[in-house]
Amino acid sequence: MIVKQLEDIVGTEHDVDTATWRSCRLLVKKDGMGFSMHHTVIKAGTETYIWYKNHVEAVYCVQGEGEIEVVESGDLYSIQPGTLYALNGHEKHRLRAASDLHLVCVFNPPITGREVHDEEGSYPVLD
Ligand code: 9YT
Repeated sequence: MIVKQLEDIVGTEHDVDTATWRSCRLLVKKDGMGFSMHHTVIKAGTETYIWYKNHVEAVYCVQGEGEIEVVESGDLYSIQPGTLYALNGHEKHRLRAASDLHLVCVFNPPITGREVHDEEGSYPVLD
């Protein structure tokens, strides 16, 4: 069994801070769960372009307000506490935060914990 606290991750290599988001990777590939789980904060007032072409991701909002725009369709969905979105089609999207947006993110396949987006907004395939 694995038990961790967010504080165990803060300040480690699995606490990744970028211009538009900060992500604490709570469960990573080496934990052997088959997925990774992150506590991510999308920073207030920012927009992030993302395309997880190698992963599926489910995202559950626990705090804050924002929106997601699906690039291909132009569809816009508001994000607030209680909102779940799941990128089951590798959708290119833009994530906007009106206030600090606290999200629980689950990735399959799992990431190692140190990844930042590449120029395409993706993470690499590991295997
Ligand atoms: C929601 C989202 O995709 N945010 C970008 C960071 C990512 N979720 C991560 O690595 O935790």
